[in-house]
Amino acid sequence: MDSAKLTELYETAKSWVFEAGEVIKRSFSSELNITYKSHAADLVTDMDKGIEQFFIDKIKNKYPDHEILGEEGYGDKVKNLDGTVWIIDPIDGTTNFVHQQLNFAISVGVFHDGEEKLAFIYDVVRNELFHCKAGEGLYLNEEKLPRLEETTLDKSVIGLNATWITPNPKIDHQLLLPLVRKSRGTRSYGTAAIELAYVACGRLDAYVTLRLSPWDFAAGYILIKEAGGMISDVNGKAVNVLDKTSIFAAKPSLHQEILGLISPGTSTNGQ
Ligand code: 2AM
Ligand code: CA
Repeated sequence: MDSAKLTELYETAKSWVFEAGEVIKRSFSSELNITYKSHAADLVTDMDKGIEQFFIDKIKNKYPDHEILGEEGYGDKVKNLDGTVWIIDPIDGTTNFVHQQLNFAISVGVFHDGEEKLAFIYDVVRNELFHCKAGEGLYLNEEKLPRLEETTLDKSVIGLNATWITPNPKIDHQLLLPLVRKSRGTRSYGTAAIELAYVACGRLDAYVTLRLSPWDFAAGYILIKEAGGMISDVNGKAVNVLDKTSIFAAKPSLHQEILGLISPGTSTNGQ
């Protein structure tokens, strides 16, 4: 894809993200239709479905050869990153959307022939759009952000959900306790997309989670790389953006420091 085409795609995708944000904002005044997916904590609303369909209609109309992987399953069965592939979470943090009308985001990552190209994580309520075109730096709205600086665990704030430090099927919960004990503090926002955007912009120094799907992390993955951060699975291995995986994102030397503490014996139990 040449540079002019990519710029056009960037501007078009950005305008759709803002448009989708307006649809979500308007929905606050009407009642939500909430249903469960697999269990009572796994919520989905008409807005998740409507926003995903909004993107699919726009993309398929303007770019019929592009493929789309979306959380709600209205897109394509994407098998690889050949051609142009959009990975979309219409609302990341659905539980927050339902309970708080805050702390959720639209997450859109675009790949072309296997390469990271564009990313948008839009915190609709705070009006914060974290975005990038690969190679041109990370932006928060109109402001270009500096590349990430190094830090150490004792000076860090870490994104970590309490799920992973209580007995759970994904990891020996004792392994992550040093992050609680040795950092300045931990935070949990309930939205992987925003937590990854916060690592990319330096509001968090690292983020660890054991269970994400491609739409939860694809855009964040692109933003973190663009910001000069490290992103891998919890064992330090490269992630495949089309697979469910654990995710560990951090400033580079902190990534090394934390891996040294947590990786021996890390088990993801294949789940
Ligand atoms: P969602 O709100 O789009 O479903 C919450 O800790 C974060 O993890 C959110 O980003 C949420 O995404 C994601 N998440 C929650 N349960 C999940 C599951 N079973 N598999 C994958 N991602 C999940
Ligand atoms: Ca979602």
